[in-house]
Amino acid sequence: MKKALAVLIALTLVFVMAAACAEGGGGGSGNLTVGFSQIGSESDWRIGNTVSVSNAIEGAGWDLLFDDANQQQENQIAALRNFITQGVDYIVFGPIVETGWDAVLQEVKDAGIPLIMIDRTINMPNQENFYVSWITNNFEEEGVAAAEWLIAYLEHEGRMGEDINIVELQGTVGSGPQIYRMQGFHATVGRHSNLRISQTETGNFETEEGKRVMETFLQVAASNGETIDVVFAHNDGMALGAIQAIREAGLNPGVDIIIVGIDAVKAAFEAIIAGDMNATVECSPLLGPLVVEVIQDLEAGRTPPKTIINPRGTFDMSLYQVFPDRFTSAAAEVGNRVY
Ligand code: GYE
Repeated sequence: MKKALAVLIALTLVFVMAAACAEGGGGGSGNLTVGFSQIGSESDWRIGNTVSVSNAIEGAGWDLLFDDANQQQENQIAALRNFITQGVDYIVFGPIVETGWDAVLQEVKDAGIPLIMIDRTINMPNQENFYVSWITNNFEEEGVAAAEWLIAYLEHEGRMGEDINIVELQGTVGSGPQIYRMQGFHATVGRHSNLRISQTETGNFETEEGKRVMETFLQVAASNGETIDVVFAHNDGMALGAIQAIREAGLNPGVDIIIVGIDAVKAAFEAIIAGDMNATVECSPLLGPLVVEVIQDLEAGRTPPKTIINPRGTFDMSLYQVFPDRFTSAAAEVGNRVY
């Protein structure tokens, strides 16, 4: 319901702005036009990000051309080409996967349109030459933080002497957050011989897919005579899907199976407070005001920072009492969440 409302607000904004563009001739009034190529609407994080960036651009009084690529790289490439044809002043771009952008980013560069990267990483030769600024979160540190929370929790529960089976729900394969959250998490749990990643599979950052993959994990574990002690999900949406699958299998999520996610969306806070989930690591989607600052810098002839990385925290309802300098209460933060 809340998600539907957020989508509605985002879409209304897009229509209002499309109408404004049509009337004003897309910036013919001397106003700036910003093209925003968004990945899709696969998660609460993504919807929060769309609303943040769209609102900030509109709030600055600029025209917005918004494109939702529906999780398809070819749609994003087409959107960038369309922005070039439309002659936008700036492009804001969150790339679905890391590779495959060389040709189109060269075209953006040749067109002389400043590119502001948000959220996910790209991986191509001399990539710094293709964007003016990159506003993001540190995905590898998020994976490390999720593992560190887990290790602290198991120690606190007196379980580090046990063999622990961890199943991993990965994000969209080839995306920056999938690659680096996995690396950070694996490297950190890999230092402890009792911690084993018993199954790993992508759930594409979606709740329904997370649920389906978790059902398979549970079936495979049962047929191997194995337990599942922990779910590590690359985002909260998939963790919430896993919770449903665990409950439908007759187990108690958050108690029989420890569940750790990433994003720190409101629904995860609610699940943690209800005891169905155990922790979430913050990754803020609220990048819109930073995008506006970068464009304002460029308009004023200043050089914006090349890289802007958001700070993060880890939230739970248990360890924050033991380690108040490392973890934060989910109950203290839930009221502040807008996504
Ligand atoms: O964690 C996930 C979303 O790219 C950081 O994408 C983002 C990720 C986020 O779908 O929920």
